[in-house]
Amino acid sequence: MTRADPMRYLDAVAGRALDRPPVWLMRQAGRYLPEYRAIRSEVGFQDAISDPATAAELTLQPMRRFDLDAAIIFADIMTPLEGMGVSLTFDPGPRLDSPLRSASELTPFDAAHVAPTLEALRLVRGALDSTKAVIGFCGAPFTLAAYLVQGSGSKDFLTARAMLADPQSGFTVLLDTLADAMADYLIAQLDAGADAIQVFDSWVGLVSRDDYRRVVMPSLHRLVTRLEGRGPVTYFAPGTSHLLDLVGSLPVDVVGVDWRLPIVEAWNLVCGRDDSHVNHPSSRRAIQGNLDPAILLAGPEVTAAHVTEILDLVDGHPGHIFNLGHGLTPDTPLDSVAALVEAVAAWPAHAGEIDITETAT
Ligand code: 1CP
Repeated sequence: MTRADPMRYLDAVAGRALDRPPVWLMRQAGRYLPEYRAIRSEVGFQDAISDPATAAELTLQPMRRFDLDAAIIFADIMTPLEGMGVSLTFDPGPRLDSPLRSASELTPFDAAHVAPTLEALRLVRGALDSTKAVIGFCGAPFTLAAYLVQGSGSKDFLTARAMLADPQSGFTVLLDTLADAMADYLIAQLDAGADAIQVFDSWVGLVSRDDYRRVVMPSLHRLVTRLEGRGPVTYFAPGTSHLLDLVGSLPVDVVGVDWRLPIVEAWNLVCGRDDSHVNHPSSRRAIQGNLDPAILLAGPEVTAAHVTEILDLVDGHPGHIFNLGHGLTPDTPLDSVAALVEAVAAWPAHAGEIDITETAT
């Protein structure tokens, strides 16, 4: 594909030098936006996802308000499972009519069931100019399985962890079934116009290193190897400071990290270096993150200062995608989001002494 203007997001994924990193925000569409709440006061969450025009509109709302470099398609990690025999509602998180007991209760993935999301992707790709990336996504096998067997959100997902510990539980088969279905789903999203993919493993931080290596990683390999050569993949797994070196061995292009470690330390762990105090991250893998979404609740000035702190740490090193360490919360002030995006755009103007001429070419 030839492009008149470079796509900042894909350039960062490829490790190209840039004057500033691309910025987008997990949950950039959602309840903190008055225009989102206006639509949701008239349309249910699942109905909004099932209507391509509405899903596209909700995807584009934050792009109009802020100068973001990527849009993420409006859907939920549970959306493709609704076509696989899983009956659920949202209040606001997913709630199954009855928890899943075994992979055999799932019907095969069928792209026809996610046709509205694929059509919304086509609409969004057509509406945005070529400098903006469109991100498709799915839930990772463990995180999806955790919701399926628990039946709803949970802070500890004990049912999934009990099954994980029991070789007779069929959990591995469930993970593999989900990996195969999500690979099909992601390929369909790339074919519909997504420029890149993010895999959300929101709850895998609950898992021990041993279980992650033994049970979870094979299913992730199974999923991401199907995408090789089709489009860049980000793996986002918050709460995994104890797993980052293992995460770094996955064949993905970008690793999304939370705020618990300084970004350079997390980056070095992902890249298999133990000299984590060294101020220059290895460039073997792009990194996405890592502002604590709670900081935005402290207001625009505090937000801008923390954004600049992260950018100063990374110091213009190629391969950084600016994002939060987890999603925006519904009570986030709009001013803080604006300040975040502006602080990324302003860097490094504020830091006069930092010379980026080498990386800006
Ligand atoms: O309007 C409403 O009340 C619905 C709130 C909401 C929204 C806006 C839910 C229910 N999902 C979404 C959209 C969504 N979910 C997006 C696209 C929008 C965007 O990011 O801009 C994405 C990528 C997701 C992914 C998602 N859903 C994850 C992974 C990311 C994460 O936050 O860790 C998870 C864990 C879910 C489950 C889910 N769906 C909804 C909620 C509130 C939750 C989490 C809470 C729970 O477990 O109960």
